[in-house]
Amino acid sequence: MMVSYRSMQDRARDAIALEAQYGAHNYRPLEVVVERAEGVWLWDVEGRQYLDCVSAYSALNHGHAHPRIRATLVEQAQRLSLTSRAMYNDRLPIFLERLATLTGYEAVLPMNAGVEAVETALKLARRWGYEAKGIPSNSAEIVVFANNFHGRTIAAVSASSTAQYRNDFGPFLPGFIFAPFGDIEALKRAITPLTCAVLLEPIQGEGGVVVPPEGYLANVASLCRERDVLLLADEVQTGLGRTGDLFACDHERVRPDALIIGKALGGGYYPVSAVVASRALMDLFGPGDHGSTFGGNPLAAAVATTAIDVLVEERLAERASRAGARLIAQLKAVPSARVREVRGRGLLIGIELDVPARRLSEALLSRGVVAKDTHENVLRIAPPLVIDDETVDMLVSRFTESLRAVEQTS
Ligand code: IF1
Repeated sequence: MMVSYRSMQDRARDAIALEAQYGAHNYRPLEVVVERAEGVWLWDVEGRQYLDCVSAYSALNHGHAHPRIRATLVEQAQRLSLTSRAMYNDRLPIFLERLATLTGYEAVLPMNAGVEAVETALKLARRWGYEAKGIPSNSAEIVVFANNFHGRTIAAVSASSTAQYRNDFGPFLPGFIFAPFGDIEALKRAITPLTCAVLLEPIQGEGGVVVPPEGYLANVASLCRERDVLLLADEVQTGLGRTGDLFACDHERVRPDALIIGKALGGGYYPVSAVVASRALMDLFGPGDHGSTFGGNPLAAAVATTAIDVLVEERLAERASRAGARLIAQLKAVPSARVREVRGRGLLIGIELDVPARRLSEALLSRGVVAKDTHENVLRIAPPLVIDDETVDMLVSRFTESLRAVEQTS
């Protein structure tokens, strides 16, 4: 049977139509159909090349198809992929030690998605509240911050202040107290004798790359110590080098009671997340208290171990710090009446505009750069941490061209 030749454009259109026909419509992706990627580059089905400034929302810190991580994935997949935790496997212990050593904590609980690690930390905090702090049963409170993003489960959206993430998903989990992010006095008022923990992102990612005032994280940490409250840091997006330090909390030398890690822990190949904490805190979970079918599986453990080794050996946090400083300085130097602020740290950058950021995102796409808008008027720029100086400079020139195009139509 003659196979009719489908043009590249038809392939893209077919893919989009097929997804629309059978997929849930819970996203509105940019109009690009990617078929290959390497390092900081993407190629669509029509052979066009793009610079990836989404990085799967910071799950691709190592860049696409990192050869060492890919080799580990293939090698381990040929040997052992899954056992469940009903038995031991030879890869998990190595990963647990690697992550504990990297972070300087005594104990690691491995999960898969970032939100599962968030849920794990919430359960651990409540358990601590009852069994260590003596909060009356079923009355523990956790302070969370307006404009946060911790995931899409019912607990995570119960902790969210964003209407779209909450609409018609109630009834919500009780016990979340909201405070404005960055305001230490408001936090003092939000903490009560029933508070077991404060949960924060050191920099609010989805909230529009909101960097708190200098010293705020350190003040939160000392307030938590003073009031006998756990500090839970959600570093799913800011962790593993993204903001120019190993973790964003390191910028103020803050050591949370529990660190929530995800995304890039899987090296761009596999969902791997974890909570790290002290042995005393983690041992509030006994056998059977918590778990997950795929949590800590040998394939995830092997991939994440190599991802950590690459992060350290290729000094990705340092590279993000240098490349980020270069990029932020150049972006700030682009004069435009449309830009309200350029903010961020390392390679987690937000550009606040006075027009919908989707327009700039589409102008960038037509110039070979994929970047996503967040919260209406903020464009997030977050390339893999392996981006080099020449590519940073090319990004700035394409950003400038795109901004001029948006200015002409607004
Ligand atoms: C989507 C947002 C980013 C996170 C933080 C936990 C999680 C995330 C700080 C949950 C996940 C992802 C989710 C993804 C898009 C992306 C996102 F736009 F949704 F908010 F990055 F900003 N804590 N963020 O950023 O981790 O369960 O997804 O592995 O839901 O569309 P997850």
